[in-house]
Amino acid sequence: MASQSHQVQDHHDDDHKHDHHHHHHDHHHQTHDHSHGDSTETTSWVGPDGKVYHSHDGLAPHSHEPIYSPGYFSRRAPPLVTRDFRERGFTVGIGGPVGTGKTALMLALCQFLRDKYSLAAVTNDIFTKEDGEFLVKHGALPEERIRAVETGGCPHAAIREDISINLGPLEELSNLYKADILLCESGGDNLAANFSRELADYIIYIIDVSGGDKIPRKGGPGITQADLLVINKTDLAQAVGADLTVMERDALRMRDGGPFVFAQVKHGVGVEEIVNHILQAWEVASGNKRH
Ligand SMILES: Nc1nc2c(ncn2[C@@H]2O[C@H](COP(=O)(O)OP(=O)(O)O)[C@@H](O)[C@H]2O)c(=O)[nH]1
Ligand SMILES: [Mg+2]
Repeated sequence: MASQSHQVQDHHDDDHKHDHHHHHHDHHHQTHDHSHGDSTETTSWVGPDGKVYHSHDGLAPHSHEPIYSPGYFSRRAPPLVTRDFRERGFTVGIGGPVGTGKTALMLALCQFLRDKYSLAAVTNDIFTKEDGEFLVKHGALPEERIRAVETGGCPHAAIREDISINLGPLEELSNLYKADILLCESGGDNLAANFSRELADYIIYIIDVSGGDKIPRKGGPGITQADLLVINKTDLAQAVGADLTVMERDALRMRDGGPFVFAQVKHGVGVEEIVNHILQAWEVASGNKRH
């Protein structure tokens, strides 16, 4: 990250003692007030929770927890045993990088499930309500069942560290419409983002083939630990030269055999299979039988 090396450089230029260089994140641990006008510079400080916060590029203050390994499917956070689905309906979290088809999947799931189940949807964007508006425009659900949340910061914070921004509208919608299933779309983020189990009872991570067939083996908590990995836009595989057999092999290896689905969400391919995975998890968690 350019801003970090910039900061470290500044730090060494300063006339401060360097005796706190025993912690590998130590370069965050100073309060550093740059005031010489570089818009990419970083200021960081330790928050009341002991985490190191920073702010950059006009985003709200946030912290990044270090990630030491790509993670393991078999060791992912299990479903919460304490969940009361009368407080908030079974919540499906949909995460993944920008543009992979999260909103398209939200729409497809609404179309598939809305006649048999009471649904509501919450979308996250950083500065707009565009995804929520897309769902309204395409009649995914009655407008009043769709809420768009502007996270105003790194989108991953809203699905992991600061989930109250999503829990509020989800609980409200759930109570208003006695929702069986709630859909929550994360703002597009990088491969390091994944849902907190406190927020999502079922986690779908969606990538697409357009970034090349290397993406699954790059790992990251979404790819390795989502309950379901969706590899979307297989219709584009040939155009970008992505080898689907490589993506399948790597997805299985990275996820210890955990489930993944090849899809063309926009063309309805693979959607029924995704729905079946969701309903199976919903049956187990809620004790209900599918309608
Ligand atoms: N070719 C192709 N395009 C798709 C597919 N699914 C979604 N898209 C397109 O990919 C773009 C980004 O999709 P969107 O759902 O907005 O992605 P998001 O940023 O993850 O929410 C849109 O133009 C979609 O129409 C697919 O299966 N195949
Ligand atoms: Mg979207």
